[in-house]
Amino acid sequence: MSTSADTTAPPLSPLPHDTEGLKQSIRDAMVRFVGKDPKQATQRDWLDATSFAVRERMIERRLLTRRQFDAEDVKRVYYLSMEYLIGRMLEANLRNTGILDETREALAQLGQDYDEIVAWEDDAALGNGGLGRLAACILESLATQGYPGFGYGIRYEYGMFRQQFEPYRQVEHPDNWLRYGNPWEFPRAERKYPIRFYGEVVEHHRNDGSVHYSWEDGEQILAMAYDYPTAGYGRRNVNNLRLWGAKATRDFDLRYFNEGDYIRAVADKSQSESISMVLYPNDATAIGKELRLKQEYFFVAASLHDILDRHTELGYTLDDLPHQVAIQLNDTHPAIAVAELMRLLMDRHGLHWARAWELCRQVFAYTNHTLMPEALETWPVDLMTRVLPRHMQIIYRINHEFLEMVRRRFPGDEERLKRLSLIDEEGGRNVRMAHLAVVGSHQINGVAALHTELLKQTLFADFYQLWPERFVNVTNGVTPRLWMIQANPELTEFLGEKIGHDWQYDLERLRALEPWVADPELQQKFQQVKRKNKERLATLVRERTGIRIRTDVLFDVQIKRIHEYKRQLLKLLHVIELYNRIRDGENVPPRVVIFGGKAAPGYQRAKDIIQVINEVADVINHDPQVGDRLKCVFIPNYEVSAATVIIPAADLSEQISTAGFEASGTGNMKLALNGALTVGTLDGANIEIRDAVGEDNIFIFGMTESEVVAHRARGEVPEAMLAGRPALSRTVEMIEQGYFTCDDNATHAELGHYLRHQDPFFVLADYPAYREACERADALYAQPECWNTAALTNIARMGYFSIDRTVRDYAEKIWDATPEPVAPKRNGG
Ligand code: H53
Repeated sequence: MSTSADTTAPPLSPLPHDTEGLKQSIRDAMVRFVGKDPKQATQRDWLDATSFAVRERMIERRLLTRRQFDAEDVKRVYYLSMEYLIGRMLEANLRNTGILDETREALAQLGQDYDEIVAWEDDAALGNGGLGRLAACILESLATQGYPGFGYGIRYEYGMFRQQFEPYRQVEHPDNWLRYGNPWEFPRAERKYPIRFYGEVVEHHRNDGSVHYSWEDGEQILAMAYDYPTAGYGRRNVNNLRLWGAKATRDFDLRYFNEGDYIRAVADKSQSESISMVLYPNDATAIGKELRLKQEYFFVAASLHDILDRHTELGYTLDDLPHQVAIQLNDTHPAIAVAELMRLLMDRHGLHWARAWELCRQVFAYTNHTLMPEALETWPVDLMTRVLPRHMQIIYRINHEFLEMVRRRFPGDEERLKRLSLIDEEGGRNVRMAHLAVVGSHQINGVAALHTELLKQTLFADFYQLWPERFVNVTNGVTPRLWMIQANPELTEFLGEKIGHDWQYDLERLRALEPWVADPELQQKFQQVKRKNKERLATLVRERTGIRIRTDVLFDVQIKRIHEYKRQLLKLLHVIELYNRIRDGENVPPRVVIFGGKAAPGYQRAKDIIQVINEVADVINHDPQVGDRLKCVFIPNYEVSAATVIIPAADLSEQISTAGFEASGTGNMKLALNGALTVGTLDGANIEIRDAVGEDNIFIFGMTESEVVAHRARGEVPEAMLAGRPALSRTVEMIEQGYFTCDDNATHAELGHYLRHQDPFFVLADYPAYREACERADALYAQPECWNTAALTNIARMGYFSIDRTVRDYAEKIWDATPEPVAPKRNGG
């Protein structure tokens, strides 16, 4: 199917992609868009002018992509996510558009240093951690592989907070990333949808006896579209990420203006615009705040309205929906989409229940990212009834029909009905959003093999029994474009010299490296690359913390959100033990331990952990007896742009969560791809990484998931683990006695007490195995040939963890979507 607009669209005159043409565009942009004479321009002005020059070239391809999709009857994939952790955009866009070298040269000819210019850009940090970064990787891969895939999310005015230590404890500062405007976004004033909250449902009885419902009154807020073009690497496809910003409706303002209350009108305006004001800084925990529910509904309602409008504008009917549209729900956050699509199909388009439900189920699929109960959203029925009354009605009806079906299959099994119900009746009545997502989707996936198995056996066991065919696994992946080509240019060049560049599109081709992993010359080059990357990281560490680190020792890295289950404390206990051994005169192999990560602002335990790590680090780093044999650094404000410097420099990758708690992990993949060896538990994707790289090339330790379950069942006091372990006991005593603090004994004492008496994630139980694994790592590091062979083998065998494989898995197992590469233009460009 094609629209008439395609044939009448004027051809675009292609912009030049060579150095001279780019230089001209940058200079022009400086005058026309930035409004400055190049002589007066600051580095930020050059950043903006360069961004405008790139975006011109991207939007040209965006329009071509769109025209082709419109003309070709393609199935579109829509990715609904509350989070996109994108990072800096200029370098990524230059690289994917294929004009990075030319732009670097153009800037040089204009007297500007490319590296200094790109560093002025703020990270687009519209996400917390793994889930948000995965969403960004998926969008990049959709474009790179030519899939018609589009992201929808929220244009938060304040992204992830900036973290500072004052002096040891985390303090949050707002991330006002849009304060200087944003050259990458296209505001679409014409794409505005009114979004309703509160109000009431009115019943209309028709002559034929049928009942029709409408949702009326309440408050309306406008969702306005802001488009961010997303370029594919080595292809002309440019897709779109549409983020919604909240705007007050004009009617709403007028009410107060007419009453003469100017101040109230303006205040109310900013009140309604607060919906898209700030990202909730909680990773894998639900907070149950009304504003959060409103954020979720706001972006879901706008996105579905937009999707249906596009569908009908293209001339399709509602019956065509399952053939033309796939909608992926990224975690439970957008699960209200199931009820909203039902509402639109019935109340707006007049479909009857059964047909609407059939279409819904064919369109939606749901990705679960966690088993942790505190991360699974539930909303009090009262709140839902007040904020979204029509949706609450629809959810009741979905639940009714669903439970009727269960009753027929399992007569008399009341317990099963309670477990499956969309409404949790215990401790107040709450809507289980994960259940809504499962019931409303044709496919449900976990994000690593173990995680999917656990979903089937535990969290969704009853659903799995009903519909085993709906559950599939899609193991996460990472984009090699950001995490190798951009983050590690030296390693990229080194690989290019040895095995060519095909791996950039097909990461499995890294296997071609395997015959050479033990080659001394290659190893020497690899070591040189690592060393250079360590120097780059040492500079970042010095700039951010003032600490000087040497670059000829093992770099031991744990970078991720701070969470009890991720067990930063396990690493800390090891650091303290190393410190004691050095002070006892033992000859301990030197190392630099690097931490990075943010804690949710209200998560006191995580903030305590940060504080204590910083205090321990301060003591160690200033102890003359230790010197540079051990350094411990907590890099403040860990973010995507910092990750691109830290990851290529790592030797050892800490993936030490309590087995059964990390759904997948993706940092584990980025680090191994860059030649770090993993010390890890059999959790999440670590298991698949071990299977890929081989047992000899990874340091696995600790309780397995079923051993954790059995250990918990035994109910031993954690303190019992200290018996017969003098070194560990000494470490715990030092913490609880405040050895590392001058003024906050209470926090240290509390943390010591927590380890002895609570230790919910079994840090003490796993410690002996962990220390032993670290010693295995030290022993291997002492034999550089063996270490380098293992590191290079890791790189060679990481192909499976490309996000391109992940996206193909989704396309084949879930979306039934095919790539639609944009044909090269006849006149090049
Ligand atoms: O999602 C990552 C996983 C990781 C998991 C993470 C995640 C969030 O970042 C936020 C919410 C949530 O439910 C899960 O913790 O294991 O790798 C991407 O799948």
